[in-house]
Amino acid sequence: MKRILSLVLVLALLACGVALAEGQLWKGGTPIDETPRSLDLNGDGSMETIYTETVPDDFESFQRVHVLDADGTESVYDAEIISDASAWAGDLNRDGTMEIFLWGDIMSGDYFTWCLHYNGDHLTPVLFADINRGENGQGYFKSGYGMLDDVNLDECMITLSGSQDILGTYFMDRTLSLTEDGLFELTDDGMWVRDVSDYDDETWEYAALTAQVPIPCEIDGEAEVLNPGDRIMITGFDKASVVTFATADGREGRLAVSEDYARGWGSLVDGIPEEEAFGFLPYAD
Ligand SMILES: [Ca+2]
Ligand SMILES: [Ca+2]
Repeated sequence: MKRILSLVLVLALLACGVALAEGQLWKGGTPIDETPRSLDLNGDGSMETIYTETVPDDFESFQRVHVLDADGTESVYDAEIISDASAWAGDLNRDGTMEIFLWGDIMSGDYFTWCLHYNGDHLTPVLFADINRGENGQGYFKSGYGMLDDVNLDECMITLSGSQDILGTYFMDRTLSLTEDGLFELTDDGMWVRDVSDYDDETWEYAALTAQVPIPCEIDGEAEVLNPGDRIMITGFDKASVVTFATADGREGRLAVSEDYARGWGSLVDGIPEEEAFGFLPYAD
């Protein structure tokens, strides 16, 4: 079982790696790394030099963004990313000032994304509406939960992809827009979602959940029951009580979950612990 879990983790990490590699290709912007690059970050016609650095510390390491102005005056910003760091700069909202994105794993597969503005003097973080774990709508933070997974310059939107603690850990997405108020606000309907439409048989084989007992649910809008042996793939979570899923034959469903307060972790499905409801939960954290 442990070997299978490790395989799932490796495959998940590989999937992330592919996403990051593709992310470097977002057009209209520039990948940022440890190689110094010249960009006019603040739109004043004068070029700055920008690069990132992995700085060792007592714990692990963190990421530092360096910006040098034309006179060589340096500004830095530190983010608590300990591994798998990436950065990219582009003018998301077409106002002549670049948004400098920095993202990576701060611990155990928890990815966060920062967005920085350079004003010619210092780097400041753009605030994100709260999409962190736990209750939604709790103010604004210097980073958003999840890795930067897509940039849409035409729509002024970004997609963050973060792992979710629901019926096994999967990376799911939310979309945000940079508003005229200079904040990243959520533009979706409140669900973390993941697109499984192009998952092949092999992916279904290792990543699907298998019902162990009859589980009441809704499929294509009708009251249904998942029978033992039925396989589903989680496609969304509202961070509270609703999970959406795809069936192996392409139908869409939803089922109710609740927190397992008695144990202090995990979820109850139809009143029973999730691992009794579904076989093979690919937990990573
Ligand atoms: Ca400049
Ligand atoms: Ca901008």
